[in-house]
Amino acid sequence: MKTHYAATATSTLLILLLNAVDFLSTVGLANYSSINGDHKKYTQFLLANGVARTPPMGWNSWNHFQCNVDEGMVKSTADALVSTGLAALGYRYVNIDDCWGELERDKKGNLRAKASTFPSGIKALADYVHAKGLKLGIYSDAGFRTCSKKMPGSLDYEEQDARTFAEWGVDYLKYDNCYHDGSKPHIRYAKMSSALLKVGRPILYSICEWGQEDPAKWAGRYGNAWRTTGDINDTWGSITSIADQNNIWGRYAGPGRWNDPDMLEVGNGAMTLEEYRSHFSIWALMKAPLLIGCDVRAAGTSTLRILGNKEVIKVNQDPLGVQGRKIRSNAGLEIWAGPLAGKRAVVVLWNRSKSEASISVRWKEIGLSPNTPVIVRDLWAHKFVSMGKQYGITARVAPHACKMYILSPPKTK
Ligand SMILES: *[C@@H]1O[C@H](CO)[C@@H](O)[C@H](O)[C@H]1NC(C)=O
Ligand SMILES: *[C@@H]1O[C@H](CO)[C@@H](O)[C@H](O)[C@H]1NC(C)=O
Ligand SMILES: CC(=O)N[C@H]1CO[C@H](CO)[C@@H](O)[C@@H]1O
Repeated sequence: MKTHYAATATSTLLILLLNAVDFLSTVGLANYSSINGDHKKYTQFLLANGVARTPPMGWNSWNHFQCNVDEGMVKSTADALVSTGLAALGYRYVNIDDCWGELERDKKGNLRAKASTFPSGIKALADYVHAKGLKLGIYSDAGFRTCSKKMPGSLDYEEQDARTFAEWGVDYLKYDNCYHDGSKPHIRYAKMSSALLKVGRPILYSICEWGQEDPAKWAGRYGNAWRTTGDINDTWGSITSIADQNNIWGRYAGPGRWNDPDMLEVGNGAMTLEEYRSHFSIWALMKAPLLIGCDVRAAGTSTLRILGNKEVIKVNQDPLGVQGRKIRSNAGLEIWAGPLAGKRAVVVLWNRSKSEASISVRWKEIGLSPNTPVIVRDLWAHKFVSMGKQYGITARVAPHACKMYILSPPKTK
């Protein structure tokens, strides 16, 4: 089963690489008519709201603050995104998660910001965030209560709530899956999707049904991203297990519709820097939404250096929009790779075991001809490590660490 899956993943990737990296002579697996056929099959699910052509980037309150959210904290986080330079790198969505509202709706059935923590209201907060060139995200639930139970969900109020969000100037909706009526998620998530399409404001729609009913197969029709797993937490076990679960759905991702392995834990303190670097590298390669989950106002230099790695961000935001995959795994040593625009490819060598190891990848394994010159750039060392003909690359990789490279064709004159 495992072997079979690895083989399938490899040949899928080979086909993608053959399509994208044709600077190299190919090994003869390409079948362009079937590539194009697949492409059409998945793009017909595209939600036509024009947003998330590349994976969304920003911040969300949940991983660090849970229910301890208030307007002062959200504003100072927006300030910090700008002052740290993260906003300029693309982290533009400032997303409030659960617990922003009053326990009950008002007499007209409208959702209300919680007066004790958001006294100025969400509209004022959106104005503040917009004035900084950022966007505001909010949270609701495809059920009767949100997961905290501290506020109403939007089930049966989809159109009213979508109008409220648009009036407030909201740009992003994360839509959770607690306390519903037992009906199928694709029914409940579709209702909010069509409500959002009616409000005359492009609102990025993030479907959070925890991967329960294989959302990759249907959610791209309704939303711009869909969670593929349960909640992430700040542990190595969580990161590795979520990476593997999200990997399965790679072929369903593309511009406007992304698999979501959940928000980042980088900077929350319970993992090592190497583990955070691996987490960030693999999330970027998988074209995951990059939503910072720490307290940006208190982020240290090493956290900012990971979240602010421009070269890794560019892999995530690559215009080709193809999700990279795991192509080989052996005793905790893994190779992940995927095609990028400009006839390039990204490769990650990841040591998931407990000690340092040598990991090698041969060009042949990722669909490149063994003898062709390839320029190899190390995205964490920020330097070129090889520029000639070689059969592949080998690196020493510390436990739980990774190496991340971009392979490019030599510059043509
Ligand atoms: C390519 O795929 C098409 C459609 O699946 C198939 O009919 C055709 O035989 C394939 N061609 C090759 C060369 O494999
Ligand atoms: C974190 O996630 C892992 C993997 O999903 C899970 O086994 C573990 O129970 C979670 N830990 C906490 C503290 O929630
Ligand atoms: C070997 C090693 O020392 N490092 C770990 C990283 O991955 C290798 C691959 O086998 C494992 O053996 C190690 O446990």
